[in-house]
Amino acid sequence: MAGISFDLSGRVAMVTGSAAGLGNRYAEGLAEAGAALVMNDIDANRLAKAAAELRAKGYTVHEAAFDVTDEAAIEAAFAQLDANGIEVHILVNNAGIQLRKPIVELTLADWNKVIATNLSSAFIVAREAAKRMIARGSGGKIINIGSLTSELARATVAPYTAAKGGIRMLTRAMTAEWADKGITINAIGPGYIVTEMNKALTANATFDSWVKSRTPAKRWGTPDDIVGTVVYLAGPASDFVNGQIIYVDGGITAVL
Ligand code: NAP
Ligand code: GCO
Repeated sequence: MAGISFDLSGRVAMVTGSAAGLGNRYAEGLAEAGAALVMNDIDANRLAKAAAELRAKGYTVHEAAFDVTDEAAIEAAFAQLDANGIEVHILVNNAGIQLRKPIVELTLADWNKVIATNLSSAFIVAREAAKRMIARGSGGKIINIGSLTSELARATVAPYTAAKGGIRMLTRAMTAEWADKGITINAIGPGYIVTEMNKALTANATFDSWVKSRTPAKRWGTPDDIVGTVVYLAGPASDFVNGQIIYVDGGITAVL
């Protein structure tokens, strides 16, 4: 039987929000598997530093600094990649923010910022990537980052939860339109992971204890727990997986 390949040599992977956190680990994992990178973040200086760190490890890294909520900036970034002859074969829609506030205290601006960053961005960036994948006729891989909140809700994170639930269904909608073009579109739902986004939670003894008791694995996850699923969904081993969300969450969405 031919060996199952996880090799991404010759592929180019764009990861949004990859100057830090989970996105940075995803970028390194994809590079470790052989992909060249297009790293994105909103902060150009932070992105340059993160890109330099991965180049120092011998990886090929292009930088594309843009705000994933800015359609014109996204279109300009892809036009620049076109001009530079850089094709995006793998897209990880990772960039996202959290905002913790009871619904009755939320402003529409609060709501719109989270929805724009965590959901609308995935539509815009994937639209630009998919246009090119379809025109090339050689398929592609799109990985949308959801959350355990694509499945379960908790108080004070309503816009985030709505956005991540949208990610789950947008993944299916993209599949409905693009799977016959050789593009696989899947989502990943990480559980509670130790990153900058959650520093307020890990520092809260009560919440920390709750996560460790509520999660069947009895621990927080780390970026290393998620990166293997990203590499799997970015490569040929997942060519018949489409429209799915894979929860990498220590079992929290599986057990009461
Ligand atoms: P993080 O540590 O805050 O990193 C997010 C990255 O995205 C940062 O580098 C941030 O840049 C960047 N970013 C934010 N807004 C952006 C924008 N408008 N345009 C471009 N880049 C932007 O968060 P994380 O924990 O790694 O989360 C990454 C993704 O995983 C998010 O979609 C999150 O919802 C999801 N997720 C996280 C967890 C978890 O437990 N941590 C679990 C499930 C899902 P700046 O810092 O410079 O703003
Ligand atoms: C929160 C956390 C969660 C996690 C993650 C879980 O406030 O509950 O930020 O939203 O970050 O999304 O999958």
